[in-house]
Amino acid sequence: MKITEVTFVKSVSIKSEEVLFEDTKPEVVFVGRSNVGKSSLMNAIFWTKDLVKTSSMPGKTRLANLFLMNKKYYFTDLPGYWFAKLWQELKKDLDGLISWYLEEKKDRIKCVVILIDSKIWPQETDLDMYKYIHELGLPMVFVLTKIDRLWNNDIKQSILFAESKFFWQKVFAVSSSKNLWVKELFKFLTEKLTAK
Ligand SMILES: Nc1nc2c(ncn2[C@@H]2O[C@H](COP(=O)(O)OP(=O)(O)O)[C@@H](O)[C@H]2O)c(=O)[nH]1
Ligand SMILES: [Mg+2]
Repeated sequence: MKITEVTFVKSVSIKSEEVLFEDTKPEVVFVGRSNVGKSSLMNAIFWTKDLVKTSSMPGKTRLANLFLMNKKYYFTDLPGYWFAKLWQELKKDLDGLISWYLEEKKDRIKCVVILIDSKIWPQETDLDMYKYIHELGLPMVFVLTKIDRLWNNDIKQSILFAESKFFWQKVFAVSSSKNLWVKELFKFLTEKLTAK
């Protein structure tokens, strides 16, 4: 799919529910620990430098930021999570935004992209995220980020290890700064978005 247009639509907090029920466009959402490279990956996908603001904007970090691609598909940047105890955090975090968002939009979300820093994993939170998304019954894909910092052999090992750890879900390994495997990930996501 060719990207003809990407626009920032809005930031959603738990108090702005109306937006969720009106719009039925297919959507992919991005989740991951803070600093994992979420915004950078979305910018790399969209071929922009700073459409998706990177972590220097603390005000945006507790919001879900929605981007609309080709007027048809949402790509949503969910807030980063910090703590080791993701499970508890999802159940009772400050505003419950992540779990609220995923649960409210369950039937429109075509894929949850779970980002993992290729150098600082595996962590309990990653597996908790798997369990949570699995319980919701949503399709997911794992993305190991910043692989420009790894050796080639380590990349293959990491992918294999991640696949075995996450019950043979699809795993990508990407670098946003070097633009490695970003296109392939995008293709995978558009297939999810357009599937019947
Ligand atoms: N080496 C490298 N650094 C990256 C890559 N992607 C992001 N970063 C860096 O990681 C930090 C966090 O990135 P950001 O996209 O803001 O993470 P977010 O908090 O998950 O949205 C920034 O300093 C980025 O420059 C990558 O592919 N390779
Ligand atoms: Mg970010």
